[in-house]
Amino acid sequence: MSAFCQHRKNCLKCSTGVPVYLSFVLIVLYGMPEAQGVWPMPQKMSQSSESYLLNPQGFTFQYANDSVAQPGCSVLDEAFRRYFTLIFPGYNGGNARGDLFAVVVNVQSGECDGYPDENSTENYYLLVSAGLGFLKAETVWGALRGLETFSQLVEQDDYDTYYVKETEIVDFPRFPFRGILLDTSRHFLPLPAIMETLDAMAYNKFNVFHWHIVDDPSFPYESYSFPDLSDKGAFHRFTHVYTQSDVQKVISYARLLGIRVMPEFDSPGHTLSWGKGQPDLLTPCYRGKVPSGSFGPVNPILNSSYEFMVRLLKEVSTVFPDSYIHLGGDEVSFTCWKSNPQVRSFMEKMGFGGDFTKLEAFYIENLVNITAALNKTSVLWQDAFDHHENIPNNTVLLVWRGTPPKYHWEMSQMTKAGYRVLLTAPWYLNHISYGQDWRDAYNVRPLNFTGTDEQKKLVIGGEVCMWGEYVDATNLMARLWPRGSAAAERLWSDEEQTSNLSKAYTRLSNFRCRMVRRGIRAEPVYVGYCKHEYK
Ligand code: CP6
Repeated sequence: MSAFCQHRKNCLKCSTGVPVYLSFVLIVLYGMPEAQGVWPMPQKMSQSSESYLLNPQGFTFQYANDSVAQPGCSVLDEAFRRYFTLIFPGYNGGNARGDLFAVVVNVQSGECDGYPDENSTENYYLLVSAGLGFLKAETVWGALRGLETFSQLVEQDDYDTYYVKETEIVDFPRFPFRGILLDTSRHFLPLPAIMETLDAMAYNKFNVFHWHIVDDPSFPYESYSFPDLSDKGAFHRFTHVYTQSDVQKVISYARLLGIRVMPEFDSPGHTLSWGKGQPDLLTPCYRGKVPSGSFGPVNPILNSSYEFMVRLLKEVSTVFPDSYIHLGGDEVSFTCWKSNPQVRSFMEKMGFGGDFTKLEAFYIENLVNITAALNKTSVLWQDAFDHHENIPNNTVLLVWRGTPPKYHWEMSQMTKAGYRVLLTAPWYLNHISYGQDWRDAYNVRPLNFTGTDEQKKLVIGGEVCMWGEYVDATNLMARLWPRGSAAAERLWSDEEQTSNLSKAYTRLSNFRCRMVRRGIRAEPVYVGYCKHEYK
């Protein structure tokens, strides 16, 4: 009970004299039967059959008198506007039934102009009772999560009257890092597609946009230090480029939704497009004694390569405010390096013998050190760890290969070595199949590996990957949602409370219809209909 009413002095249910234990009795009797409407499932939630009719004309969001955040707080002012429209979809300004209703928001930190970061708490407490909503959070980011939850509590009856049930929720995320990767190199995603993804991420309480912005096929990032990179490396230098202003728009939009933007500049592999605008960056491959005319990974033996990376990463570290920079490090092919006589003699000089993973390690270590000097945290794909590179312990590693028990074993090894870990292997949603494969994404057990409690704490979250070979703005939304929602619940909610697939099925189908009503082209979970179909 104490956990349920932990903000006792502000708990309306306590102050109105309605016994607090009633809500507990409800939970004990019925489990969480009314959690239908909220996805991902809150940590603790109780509802009664009491409900309040909401009249859009008399509905307001208000800052509590003793809230440290007050009008003028950009994040919340904007959120109040957004959520009004999300709560009353279809409201056309006409007369509506219902009572006056206010959601009073109390935020304990006045920090409204910053960016969410790895330490941002997202906890919130939400009480809907006695014709009032009361939302309390430590930070504006927690308040955003609570507003999302409130918006999902509101339903419409058969006469289209909006109503909300008496509800009490204590909520917080299971993992602090809940990401989505978009790949804008295989296909350019226009800004509206990125913004729409950010919107849907907020509905699902995802909080990191992992922007895999460049790769082999194209370099759409417009660098101010190296404009040739996109001038020559983008699919089209004017129409298929993210200008500095575009990037700022994405970062500001994400900030207002409580979403971090983690850029990835993947190297030394996956860099073919970089070579077009930056001559001598890539390793020339050889056929026998002569260059073949084709190129491999970044040339790791030249000082100029590192000088270039210092300037590029310096720019990236100022353009992107997040403390994480993803350096890639995946799938480095050694064929070209092996073919190149200068590379081979460098290997000899360095005492690497014939072990090209040592050369790869040498490159990655240099990049991690460059990144550390910029006061940023390096993130790397698992390959770096697999090749036994001597990477600093504060690096974050992404597990992307294999199925259980392989990725669990990998996580066990990494956490034993003291690294923080993100899981993405089971959430490669670019893969499609016939049937309800959201279940596979849902059934993931991120912590089912052998290890101590200390090791488990090093798993800071996970990511859905949407690689772009077969994805552009035409099919992105349907491929991401609602399958990404399955991962969202695994990363936010309590595992025990969300292990029943048939209960999840009903809630997910409802939530998918809610996303559709909000304009997201989320694909169906299975046979059925939405009251408001996609138009
Ligand atoms: N691009 C980059 C990719 C992939 C990776 N890195 C990838 C590999 C295998 C699958 C899907 C995507 N397309 N840069 C691996 C992290 Cl199945």
